[in-house]
Amino acid sequence: MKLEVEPAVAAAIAAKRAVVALESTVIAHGLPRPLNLETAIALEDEVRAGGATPATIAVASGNAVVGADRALLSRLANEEGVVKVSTRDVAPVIAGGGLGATTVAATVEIAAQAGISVMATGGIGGVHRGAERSLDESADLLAIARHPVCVVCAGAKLVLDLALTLERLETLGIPVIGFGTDDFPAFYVRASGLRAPHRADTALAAARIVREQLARGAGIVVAVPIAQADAIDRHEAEAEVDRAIAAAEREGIRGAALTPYLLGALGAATSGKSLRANVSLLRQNARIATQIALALAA
Ligand code: PSU
Ligand code: MN
Repeated sequence: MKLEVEPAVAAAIAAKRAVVALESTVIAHGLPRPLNLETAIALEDEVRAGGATPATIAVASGNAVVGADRALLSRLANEEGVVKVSTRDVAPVIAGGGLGATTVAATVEIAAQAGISVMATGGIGGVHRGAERSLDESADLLAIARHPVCVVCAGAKLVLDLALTLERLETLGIPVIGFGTDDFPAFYVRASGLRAPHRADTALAAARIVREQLARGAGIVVAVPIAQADAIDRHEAEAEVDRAIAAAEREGIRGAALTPYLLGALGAATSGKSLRANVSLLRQNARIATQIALALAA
């Protein structure tokens, strides 16, 4: 895999300064235009404001790109047919020379190759409801187990089976650290009602655990609850999720298309409230990821 590393990112990595990787599926497939490009830029600005170097990761023109420039961010946000690149898609899309937005799975793989230890996202993928029949489990989980990268997220999406997701994280040996909470956060919702297995109350405390885990050659999840002011009530969200899943089943939406479909349906159902929540948690995760990256680099 050929890495095309942006000069500012390469300089920061070489100098062992803090770098935060950002995924690009959320830009291409997770948020509507023009909010997607605005948010991609806002996330990079959050990282810079916190004192680290952002590196948005994608696949373009036969390379794994580490640090997309403004032109590439704009293409990811606006072009039709940008491929959603998970682990299985990295080699084919690089070989084909196409444009791809990386999921958490592909982002941690590329970040690890580049020597970046921390990434931020909205929510990780996980085990879907009904997985006992569909076997639909995001490649994010196995990728985090395999690559020594700290993934800062707001937990996993409520559209998933969060109890099964925590079971798989346990099996794969991935520590899940509740950031300032004992409860596993559920994306737009502050608390899933399921216990997070570990807890850290500061970026410094989280970084101590992260350092140990990365030294084992494997990844870790730091789960940050969405800010109270932007959170959606659990019962309200649950009802919408049930409706969205039923609609997906009726329309035969499966596989890689399912996550973007469910998030889109939730956005429509909550008349933008879930979009505001999504941007809020993405920004917060970028900030916490920056603090952890700074603590690791110190
Ligand atoms: N969170 C969002 N929007 C997204 C995703 C997460 O708010 O688009 C993406 C992430 O890139 C995550 C992916 O890695 O969904 C998981 O997709 P799948 O379940 O198909 O593995
Ligand atoms: Mn899937």
